[in-house]
Amino acid sequence: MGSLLSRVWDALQGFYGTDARILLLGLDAAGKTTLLYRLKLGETVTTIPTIGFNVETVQPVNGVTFTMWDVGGQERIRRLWHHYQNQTHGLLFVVDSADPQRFAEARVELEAMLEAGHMTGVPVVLLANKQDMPGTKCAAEVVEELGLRKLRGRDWHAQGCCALSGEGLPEALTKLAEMVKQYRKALGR
Ligand SMILES: Nc1nc2c(ncn2[C@@H]2O[C@H](COP(=O)(O)OP(=O)(O)O)[C@@H](O)[C@H]2O)c(=O)[nH]1
Ligand SMILES: [Mg+2]
Repeated sequence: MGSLLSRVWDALQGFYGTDARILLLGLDAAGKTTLLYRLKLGETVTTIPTIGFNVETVQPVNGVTFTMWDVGGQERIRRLWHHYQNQTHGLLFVVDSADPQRFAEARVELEAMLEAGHMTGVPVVLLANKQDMPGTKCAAEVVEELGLRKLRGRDWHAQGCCALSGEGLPEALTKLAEMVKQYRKALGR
């Protein structure tokens, strides 16, 4: 997999010149930090505006910023999301495909995120992570469990991946870049 980094790099070039702001979200332990680390997306900047709401941002190449936090279980911090939802151009939602017991919780969090006014029409790429684990669910199964087929008024795409090896990530980023461009074209900005 020596070419993985270069394939990731190529995929990220798809964002060139767009100044895209991407939210990278998922329950704790879904694999978000592993994913960023594996891709060597650059220095992680952590800001802590409020206790219990750790926000990390990385800018791997000019033209795209990833903002990340753990979602789940804390109603009171949802009020803090709007600042980041404002002017978001794409959502990468990471799921631990080997932990079906938490699919319902992940679904609730995804739905809560997409309900926000600022998120209208924002495209979603679902990463069905941990495809290397025994007994893991495939991307199509995770799509069913998270109710993605019920989404209306936005583009979505699902990709199986393994954050540990990086498999599936170039494909997901390429697709996300395409969808973000489409979305912004439709908005006229
Ligand atoms: N087997 C396997 N383990 C993974 C994968 N991605 C993440 N993990 C493990 O899952 C745990 C949680 O990952 P982490 O990146 O901290 O999740 P976060 O809370 O979403 O940032 C860690 O022990 C990782 O090593 C994967 O694709 N396959
Ligand atoms: Mg983390």
